[in-house]
Amino acid sequence: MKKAVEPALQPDSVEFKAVDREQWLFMYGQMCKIRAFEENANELYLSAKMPGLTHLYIGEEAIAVGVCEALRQDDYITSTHRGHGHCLAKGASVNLMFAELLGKEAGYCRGKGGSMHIADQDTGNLGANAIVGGSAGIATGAALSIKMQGADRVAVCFFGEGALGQGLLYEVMNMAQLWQLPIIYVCENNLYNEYTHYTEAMAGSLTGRAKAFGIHAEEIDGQDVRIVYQTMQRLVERARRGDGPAFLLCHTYRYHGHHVGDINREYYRSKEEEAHWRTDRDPLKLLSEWLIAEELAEAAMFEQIKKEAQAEVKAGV
Ligand SMILES: Cc1ncc(C[n+]2csc(CCOP(=O)(O)OP(=O)(O)O)c2C)c(N)n1
Repeated sequence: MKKAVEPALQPDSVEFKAVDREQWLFMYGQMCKIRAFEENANELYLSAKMPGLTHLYIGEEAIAVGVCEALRQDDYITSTHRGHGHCLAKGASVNLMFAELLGKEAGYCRGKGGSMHIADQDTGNLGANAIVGGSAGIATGAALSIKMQGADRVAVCFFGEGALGQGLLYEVMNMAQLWQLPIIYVCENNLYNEYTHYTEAMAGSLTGRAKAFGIHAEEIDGQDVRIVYQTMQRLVERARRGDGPAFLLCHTYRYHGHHVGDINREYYRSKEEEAHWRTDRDPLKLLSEWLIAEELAEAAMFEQIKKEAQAEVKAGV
């Protein structure tokens, strides 16, 4: 059994306090909304109400929220098979997402796409993608269109570390660096490609893959929304300035199985490992504990925010 990756970076409280407390509370609410959405999606699957299956994002919420909070509505994202969090963080409607998951005409793709194909052009979401690494070309093409139009938008390409095995990613990273495109490749390393620890499938350094093209690369704790948000702000700023692409490796963990049907996971990871991430590395807990310790919020506020998110999600279902 492989050891969990521990984050290398320590938060700098002084820098984080420069961000408005309301904005941190908003991000907490966004993470609650994603978690509640996923818990309800799981319930719909388990009660056989949802056609097909879905891949839950629970545990990884800080990445979608920290990244999208640093973007404007007219910036682009592309997403993955584990994409509900990205859609919601970019501003998608809970109602239309559930309609899509449940195969209804009212859904984002008229109920024909389901969980892995949600796109929402109004919020700059160019689409989830069931093909691992499949959106790298779409996101890089969007960045090329931004550059050709002389606009100051940016494109973000979300993908799991499993996509680092896809050749397309290297073709487009090469072009992005050559042409100095405004794109940020956000790699969510949740340790497993389906049921295989990533160290059993990947040689060498993960950030080294981007650095080989001369792409600016950083590696952060993806459980801490404060670090994700502030790092992304810097990377977005440099992309808007015309300083070219960046690669952001975020260390994270999915609490649930690869998909909703992956219930017995002990043959590939231990219960102790899962408990460690849930207890010590939970993104909602990390943010609320810090806000309480800094006397920026009280415990009761988080309960209230959680309840409001759960109510919005329940109404959507
Ligand atoms: C091109 C391609 N190969 C294989 C698959 C089957 N598959 C679906 S998800 C997955 C693992 C993805 O791992 P990662 O990219 O790290 O994302 P995670 O599921 O961990 O979020 C695989 C191999 C696929 N969908 N597309």
